[in-house]
Amino acid sequence: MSAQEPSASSGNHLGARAERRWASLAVLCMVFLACVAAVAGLHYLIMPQARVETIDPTTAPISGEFVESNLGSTMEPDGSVTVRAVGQRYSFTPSCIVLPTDTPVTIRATSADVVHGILIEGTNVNTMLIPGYISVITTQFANAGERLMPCQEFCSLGHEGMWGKVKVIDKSSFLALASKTKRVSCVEQ
Ligand SMILES: [Cu+2]
Repeated sequence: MSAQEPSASSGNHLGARAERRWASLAVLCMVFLACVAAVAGLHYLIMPQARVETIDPTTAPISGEFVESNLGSTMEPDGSVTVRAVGQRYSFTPSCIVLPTDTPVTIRATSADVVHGILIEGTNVNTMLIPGYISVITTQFANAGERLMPCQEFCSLGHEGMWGKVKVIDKSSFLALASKTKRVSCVEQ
């Protein structure tokens, strides 16, 4: 009897050790999962919203899709409208965008310097413009009228003066303008 006591207590001891080992394994698993969640979260946090297309920000304003002559609203063969715009300290080019009512609109925009934002009041358009990336967002306007388009991302001292506007006009008037020129701008208005 007395000889069995030590072996029973050493069995308890072993059991306690195994339990501690499993407990630390469980804690390790939790720490690992927390790290995975943190890394994944940070990764998505630092990536821009629309990160499907990239562009060289140093050449964006002078060559390729975002040269000045290619900016503004243009009618696509499928009947939709594409707007190209560039944000830079402290303005948008073009600063006034003309768009038709009842037409699918795709906005393609980028930044030439620092992070800006583009927001069109009363619409779903609200996205960051990040140098090196093309932000793409689609929208549609039911009513004609003017809408403000501020930069919604603090881009330094002139930020509060960085405003553009969107002139939504009747679809038929827009089509008339688009038949005369490839890029519709506020100047022809
Ligand atoms: Cu800005």
